[in-house]
Amino acid sequence: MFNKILIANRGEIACRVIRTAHRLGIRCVAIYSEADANAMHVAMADEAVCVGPAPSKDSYLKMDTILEVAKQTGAQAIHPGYGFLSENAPFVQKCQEADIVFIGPPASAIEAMGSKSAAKRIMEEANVPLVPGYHGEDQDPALLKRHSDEMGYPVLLKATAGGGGKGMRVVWAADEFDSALDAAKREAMNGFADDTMLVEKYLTKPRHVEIQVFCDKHGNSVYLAERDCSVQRRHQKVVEEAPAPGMSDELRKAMGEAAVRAAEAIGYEGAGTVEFLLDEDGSFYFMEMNTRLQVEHPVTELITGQDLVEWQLKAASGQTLPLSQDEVQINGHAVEVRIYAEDPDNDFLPATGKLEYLRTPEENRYVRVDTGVREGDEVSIYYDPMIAKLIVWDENRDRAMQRMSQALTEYRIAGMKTNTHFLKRLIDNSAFRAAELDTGFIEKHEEDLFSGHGGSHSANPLALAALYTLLKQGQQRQAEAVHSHDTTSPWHQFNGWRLNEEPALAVRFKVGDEEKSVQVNWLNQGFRLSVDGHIVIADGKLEDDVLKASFNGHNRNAFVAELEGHITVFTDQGAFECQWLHPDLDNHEFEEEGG
Ligand code: MV4
Repeated sequence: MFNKILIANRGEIACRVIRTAHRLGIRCVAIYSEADANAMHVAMADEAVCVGPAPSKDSYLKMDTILEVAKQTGAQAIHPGYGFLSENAPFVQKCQEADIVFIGPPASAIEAMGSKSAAKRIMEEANVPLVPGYHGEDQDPALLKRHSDEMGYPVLLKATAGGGGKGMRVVWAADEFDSALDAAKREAMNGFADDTMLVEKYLTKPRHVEIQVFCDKHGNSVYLAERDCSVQRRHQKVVEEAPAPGMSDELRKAMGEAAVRAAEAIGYEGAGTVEFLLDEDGSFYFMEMNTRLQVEHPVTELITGQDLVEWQLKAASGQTLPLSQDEVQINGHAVEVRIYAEDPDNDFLPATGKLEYLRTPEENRYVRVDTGVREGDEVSIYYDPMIAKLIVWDENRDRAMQRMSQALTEYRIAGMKTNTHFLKRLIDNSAFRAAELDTGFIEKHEEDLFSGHGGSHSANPLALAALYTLLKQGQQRQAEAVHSHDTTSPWHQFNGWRLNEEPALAVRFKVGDEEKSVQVNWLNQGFRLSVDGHIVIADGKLEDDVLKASFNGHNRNAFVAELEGHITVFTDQGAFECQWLHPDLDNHEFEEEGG
């Protein structure tokens, strides 16, 4: 086993690899860009070396610099994580030339999977099922049309140089074929400088089911069950779960053995994933093979009880696989969501900013948080804006989803837009809970997933925000009564009492671009609030960031983060942001008081 490894990555996966390496007594060298000097993975490592400025091309992709750091620090192996250099065959070659172990597959295996059509030819020979179609070198349009007519429509035109959904075009009828082929070839030439096409039978409601495979250097290969990653948005995975709902033991075995044949056909070593399209009739077809550890590997870890990074380290150091196929067991159900700094209401535009306030669900045997950021960290514009992966396990799917829904409520971030509310709506969606999964899920349920804040006035987060300011002011005034007469605090200026009048006040907020006002009357116990035209009797108490509220006698708990008047209210409906505007008090009062 290695004594020291270099992690050529950042963020959550770098932290995750370091955690396992440290558990195995392996020292870790981190690399970082100038933008990541204070990053979590740097703090966790035993050593850390800056490899260049923020842009990935000048830092995390600088192969020679990274190899130089590995040599200088005496790292025996490099873990690439995912992304960056993880599927870069020339980098694997350079590691070999430098006599440094690349923790992953041989360069030849990465190259073999690099081209769609080459990969399909290899799979065909390995008796791995392919979608019916044509992926030959002869690109005569008449030939392509003939194959399409024979298959029957709809068919799918795919650029062999494409990937991740790019360069695909569905042809619904024969009379559209010629124009569609011309357009697809033009797009492929523009996009990939290669207009070679393959054509396949188009599956209208497929699921994306992928098999985790592992191979050691001694010819052993196993599959570690499957993951269902059908819920995607623009070919980005949103939710991943294991096992795939409704998967039979027979189908699992058939797909697993096909995946192992695929891995063995390319002399694979290490962790790999074979992606399949699973049709409604139970047929499955090879899509592509990923020659790296996937983002979603934790759901496989939770149902098999295996640490896949430990397997990678053992396999790369020449050990045999920890389990034989018969020893692989699966138990329970796991689901993962990716917490992103992005704005679902603004076409998921990446958000940046500082994690002013960050509270995560408590981790235990059911809940795991793989993250690379801490409260106060900046989410950088230079890299993928993923904040964390939230992974949950339970005895069955229903319990796992219920626990995920609750965990999402407890994942509280203020200071930037996140997708937690969108994720919760997805996890709570009835069709999702019924496992009605296919790759068109998000489009099909767009209305439910993207609608705005629901809820009655008493659940109205503005009422919670107003109650928070009133309780906070009460606490502040109590503190001032006891301590100094500091009148500089914004809370001191906030006083609802006027002589000879029924006590009343308007608390004003800015919500988005809109100003909103909450009328407040003090009562002997609590307040009467007028929120968006609704009257509600409110009371409660504030303990740190926990607001225990009562509206019209209904108790509601919320969490509130406040920073210089910027308030974020967290409820099970998501995070609500507003800015508290100082109360409309006549300034002369201060002048009189102030003299
Ligand atoms: C398909 C398909 C339907 N029929 N091939 C999308 C990107 C690449 N992974 C392959 N993809 C698809 N290939 C045939 N013959 C539907 C998709 C597809 C898809 C596949 C997996 C996960 C999400 C997807 C989203 C849209 C389309």
